[in-house]
Amino acid sequence: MSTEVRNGVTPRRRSPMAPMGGVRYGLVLGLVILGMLLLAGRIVTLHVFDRSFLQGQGDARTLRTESLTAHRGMITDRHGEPLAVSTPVVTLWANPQEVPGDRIQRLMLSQALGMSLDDLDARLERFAEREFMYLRRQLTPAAAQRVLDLRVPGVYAQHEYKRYYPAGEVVAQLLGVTNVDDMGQEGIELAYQSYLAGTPGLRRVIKDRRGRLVRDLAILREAQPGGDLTLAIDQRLQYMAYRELKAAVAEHDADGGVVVMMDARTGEVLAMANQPSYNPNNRAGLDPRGLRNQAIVDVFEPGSVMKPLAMAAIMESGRFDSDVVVDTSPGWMRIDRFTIRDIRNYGELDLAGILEKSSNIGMSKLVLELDDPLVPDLYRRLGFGQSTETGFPGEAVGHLPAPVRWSRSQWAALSYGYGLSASALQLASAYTALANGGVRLSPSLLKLDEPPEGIPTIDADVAHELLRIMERSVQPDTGGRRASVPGYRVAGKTGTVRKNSASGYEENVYRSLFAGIAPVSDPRVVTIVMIDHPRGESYFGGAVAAPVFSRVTGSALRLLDVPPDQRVR
Ligand code: 59J
Repeated sequence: MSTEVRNGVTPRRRSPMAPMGGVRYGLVLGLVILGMLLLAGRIVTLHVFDRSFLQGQGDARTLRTESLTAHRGMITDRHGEPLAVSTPVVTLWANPQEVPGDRIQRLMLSQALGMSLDDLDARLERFAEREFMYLRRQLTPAAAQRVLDLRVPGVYAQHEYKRYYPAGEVVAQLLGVTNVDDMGQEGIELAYQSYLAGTPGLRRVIKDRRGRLVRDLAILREAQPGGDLTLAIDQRLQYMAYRELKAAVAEHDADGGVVVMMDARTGEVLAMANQPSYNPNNRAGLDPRGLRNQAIVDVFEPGSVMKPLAMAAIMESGRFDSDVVVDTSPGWMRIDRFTIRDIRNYGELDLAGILEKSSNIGMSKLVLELDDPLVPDLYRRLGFGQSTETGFPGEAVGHLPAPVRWSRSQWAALSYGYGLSASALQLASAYTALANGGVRLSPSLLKLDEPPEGIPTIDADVAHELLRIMERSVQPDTGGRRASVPGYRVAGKTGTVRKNSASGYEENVYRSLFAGIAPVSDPRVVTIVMIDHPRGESYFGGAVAAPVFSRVTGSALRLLDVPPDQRVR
């Protein structure tokens, strides 16, 4: 073979022992040994020095730490009725590269998913280059199981929770919402996010190259479920307040409104209803105005519902006898370069008459007799211009001007409710001082275990006296008569406020208000009703807001089993 002629070339004869061949042999041998040494060295570095790094890298491709979703705490009303609950749901996803093209399987899959075969095909086609796509998000576990039972390759389940609000639009603004990742975005859901959310757990799993679960290894940390939250709200009162508010806003073709009801003994917020509203369980096409919890985050000029509070300061001053009479004629009055007026000439009025007729002139004349800024001082102690400290996101503080360099007209305007702004919740809290023997209660959105201390604000005798005076404002022959509640004694105040815009006070745009307390003999609830811009024939507080107050307060007292303190007329 060695002598065979290939391509006309005679192979050179080689001798293994030739001197030149010996050098080459040594060279090759040396290279081989060097190569082996290098390999050995590499093996040593890989096995000894880089071992942990490489093992970690390998594990990272198969061993994974996954988070376990923690169950979000429930929000309930004061009696444990669920207002926000997290229900288990299953999100189905697919790896489009693993889903077989088989027509029968695709058809069955599409039917179980509730979509057309064409849609399914189109989606799988669109994501064909990816390894992940959602099939259906947040299905009930039973519906998801029907899909999984088909055992179509490439279809996977992901376990999650979905927030559900059983009361829907009725308390939507107070509760707020969570996003698709279950994080609080607004309202109570946001304010108590970390408490409600709990802490996700961790588990160790082995997954294959495509992310499929191979083995569940261990739970490294159990998920810590979030805590439950008990609100002060009484769902029965809330439903009723919401229903009456919604009806009144519709009847008067108004822009919106709020109802706030507080427990007169504890400051707990028993009802807080808003219009407009929205359904938190179906947020498609919602009106963003519906998201606002106006009762806490919006302020307005309160107008005449401030008069009883200013009257408390006037009575406390000791400057006037209880039988003082003020001449309000001719129904208008100049203060500096301003003219203030009453809707009519009411002539001589006593203190109860000033409140009953809602005389701006009567209030002004009294307050201009005071030397010290007693009215704004009391307003401040009643919480105006200060946070209510509910912790509610975006809580409004309102504006109460500091008592420096005031004009007499500004001084007077404050006494009948202009030149300051307040939220409905601030008004309700201020009125608890009248209801509670002069001790003001801070509002609480959460149910309280024991009644709070309260803040002594108004002289107890003055508070009691005022309550009786305010009772006269809802008698049959008054503007506030529609606020009366059969069977119960009621004290309250109407308000009709011209809305203020950039160009000054509007001629024909109003807010209608009623603020009241019942039953007078032993107050249990304080209720504020505000209707924003009623467009109908009537716009007075006594015509628009007072009837809402009457129905809401009457139903509340009956639901709370409060014994009637008045014979039915
Ligand atoms: C009013 C105001 C605006 C601001 C006036 C309401 C003032 C004022 C400047 C005219 C309607 C109207 C600081 S009235 O709430 O007096 O509730 O049943 O908006 O007076 O000086 O056409 N309320 N309302 N005033 N401004 N500035 C009365 C009263 C009130 C009633 C009725 C009729 C106003 C009895 C209001 C009610 O008590």
